[in-house]
Amino acid sequence: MARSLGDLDFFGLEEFLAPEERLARDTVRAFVEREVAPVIERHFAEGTFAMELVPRMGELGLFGANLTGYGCAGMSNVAYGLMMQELEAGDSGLRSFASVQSSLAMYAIYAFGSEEQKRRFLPEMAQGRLIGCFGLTEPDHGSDPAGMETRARRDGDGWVVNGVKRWITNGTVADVAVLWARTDDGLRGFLVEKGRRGFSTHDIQGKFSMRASITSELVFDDVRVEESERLPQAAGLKAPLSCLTQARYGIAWGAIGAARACYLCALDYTKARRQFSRPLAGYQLVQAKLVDMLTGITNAQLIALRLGQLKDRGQMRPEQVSFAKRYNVVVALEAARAARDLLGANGIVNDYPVIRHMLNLETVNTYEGTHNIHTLALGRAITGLAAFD
Ligand code: TGC
Ligand code: FAD
Repeated sequence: MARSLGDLDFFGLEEFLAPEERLARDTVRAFVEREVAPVIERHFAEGTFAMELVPRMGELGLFGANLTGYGCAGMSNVAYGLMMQELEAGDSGLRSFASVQSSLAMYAIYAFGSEEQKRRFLPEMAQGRLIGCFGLTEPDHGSDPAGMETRARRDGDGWVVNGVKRWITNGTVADVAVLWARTDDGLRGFLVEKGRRGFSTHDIQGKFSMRASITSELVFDDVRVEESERLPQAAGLKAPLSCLTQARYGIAWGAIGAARACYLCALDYTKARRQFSRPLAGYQLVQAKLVDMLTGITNAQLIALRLGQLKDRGQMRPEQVSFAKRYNVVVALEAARAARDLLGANGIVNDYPVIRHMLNLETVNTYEGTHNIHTLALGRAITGLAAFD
């Protein structure tokens, strides 16, 4: 039943990729096939993150791949997107790790950090020797981070932080948390390192989605943070939202990988399995589902590639990212649900990757701006009228 994870390019998009972009994609694809596929079902079943893969991802230049300098690979945004696509063909949790490390934690330091902070953290993070997390969401403030209650108050030449961040990917394994907090001067970003007095973390249990990813709560109880640990260029909500734009870009690509894995699995399965007089794939109702999956995935590929081209030219707009994240994740979720259906009873067991992708994609639909939030972001972009509140 095994088949290469890459066999899906209905409109010949390959020709638009530079040789180094193909190489980046193929390298990560081989890594996923050889090193992720054999272990991922066990990690998902046991609810553990494959920490052993982090140094390998560092070696492959995955972390901060589209950032330049400070030990980062300086690849194109298209190359970075293709890498996220291949990782998520393995598991959304692995792509989540890379998204948080690269597009949220490293990007925050890259875009808003001091020279000293960049030199200290980025090379180590690019290698996967230091892990970052990104604390924006709180128990009572998810879609509306502007309402956050975590507070940093001035204390002499430093700060004291109090508050709780919840649903934080990599929280308990992170060496450094990018923390967003309210101050008397508006929202600010801080780098809080593991082990700081008053800073504690614990994992959220009972997840049915993203089981091969760590999701945590961060508690700040009178945590002392130095002024040198504040991100000097970050002021206001625009700073964390800019980081989200980077991560959402990666998700728009990543979702294609999960969708493609489900589609190829369903295609192989329905060609092999016979019911009544012929293979399932020979029935019109089954073909309709496969064709809908192919159509959605191909649309998603076109959107992602164009978005990447715009980003490489410095022309990408946040509402285009909302469009791509919203649409591509729906395509992936629908493809996963259709594949699960087409596999019948086999669609609910981990002999096949489909149910795992389907469950993961429920999270992908929710985090980094829910489907509704991106609908409203697009609604605002086309009407000029905000309907969030
Ligand atoms: P709003 O007035 O719209 O904006 C405030 C300022 O920010 C600017 N801005 C953006 N900049 C860059 N990228 C974007 N996407 C931006 N959206 C807005 C905006 O221009 C403005 O700038 P300025 O100069 O005028 O101050 O703010 P709002 O409070 O009305 O909020 C808008 C809304 C609802 C869209 C925003 O709050 C939002 O996106 N909410 C969703 C929250 C969210 O996505 N959280 C994600 C948490 S991290 C996560 O989930 C990680 S998952 C792990 C993984 O990736 O694998
Ligand atoms: P809510 O905001 O309460 O939304 C619940 C429902 O109401 C949704 O359907 C939403 O679309 C809808 N809704 C909300 N407001 C409106 C409105 N105005 N109009 C119409 N509908 C609306 N956050 C981080 O900061 N860092 C992380 O690393 C991180 N990792 C995560 C990992 C996982 C596995 C998960 C599940 C979440 C993670 N998050 C992280 C949090 C994530 O970003 C939030 O869950 C997300 O932003 C939604 O917030 P919420 O869960 O509070 O839902």
